[in-house]
Amino acid sequence: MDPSNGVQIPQRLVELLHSAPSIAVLTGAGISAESGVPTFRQKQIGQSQNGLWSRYDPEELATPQAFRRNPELVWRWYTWRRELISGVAPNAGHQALVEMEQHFPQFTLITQNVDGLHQQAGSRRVIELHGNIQRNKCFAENRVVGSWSETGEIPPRCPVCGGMLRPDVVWFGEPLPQDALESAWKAASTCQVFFSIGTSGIVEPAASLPYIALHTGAVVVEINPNPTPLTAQATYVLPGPAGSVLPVLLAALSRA
Ligand code: BJW
Repeated sequence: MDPSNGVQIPQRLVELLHSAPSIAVLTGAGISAESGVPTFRQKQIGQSQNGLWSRYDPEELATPQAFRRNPELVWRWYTWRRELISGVAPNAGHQALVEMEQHFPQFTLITQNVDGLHQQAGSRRVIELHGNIQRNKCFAENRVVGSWSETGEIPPRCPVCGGMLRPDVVWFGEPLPQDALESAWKAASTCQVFFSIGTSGIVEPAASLPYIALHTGAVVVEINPNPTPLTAQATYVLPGPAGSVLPVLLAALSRA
């Protein structure tokens, strides 16, 4: 059997990675797809996987407007997603990134995912651009809330001000956490190699990060089974699922 699963890693890229002190990686929903977490924009094969929620468009639920209109619906959607995430495990793609972290003096992992699977795999420093689904905060006062009394009300109430609780994630129209965005910007503008993995690359400001890297002279590598707006401009495109491509890339790095 071919251990590379047909994935070809250009030798020039391997050589470059050996001499690159600083690497930045941006991940999106695609890296968690092989763990069983549905991506945001792709219709899943066998919609029954999403059951009740397949008729809702995630882009329309992940907004403050949707929450104001129907807080119970949005809270229940996040409860379903939290439960789904609690039942899955990191995959070979997440694990390869943990090992890649050891290879480079500077390695910055930036994720748009809210599922915490990079941390669960063992990645030490993860910049979460869009928050984390396991945390909650007060919708009225933005305070992170760890516990509350269960009264049966959905969504539950903030123990301090009585406002509604919501997940601590970034919805459309909301600003990203300033420190996370600044760190991501810095990593993109100072790295030698930038990886864009499993993201459709259409949600700003994260979508701009590979272009910042290109602009400052970095090599940009895209890993995705499908083309994206970045594909034509990426220096290298490694087409395929992250869970297959990343372990082969890691093996090529370790061999040389
Ligand atoms: C695989 C695979 C496998 C499958 N292996 N790959 C400039 C221009 C136009 C619009 C804007 C702009 N600037 C801002 C905006 C507005 C908006 C925006 O970008 N809209 C666009 C949709 C047009 N941006 C915002 O509103 C952001 N806020 C902001 O800019 O605020 C400014 C502000 C400043 C000051 C005050 C107030 C405001 C916020 C964006 C927040 C995004 N939030 C979400 C939800 C998070 C919570 C939750 O999960 O519920 O984040 S939306 C959703 O999209 C989620 C994701 O992180 C994000 C990106 O999606 P991702 O990860 O790329 O997933 P998919 O599904 O799109 O793609 C999956 C990919 O995987 C595909 O390519 C597959 O092929 C691939 N794949 N299997 C590898 N095995």
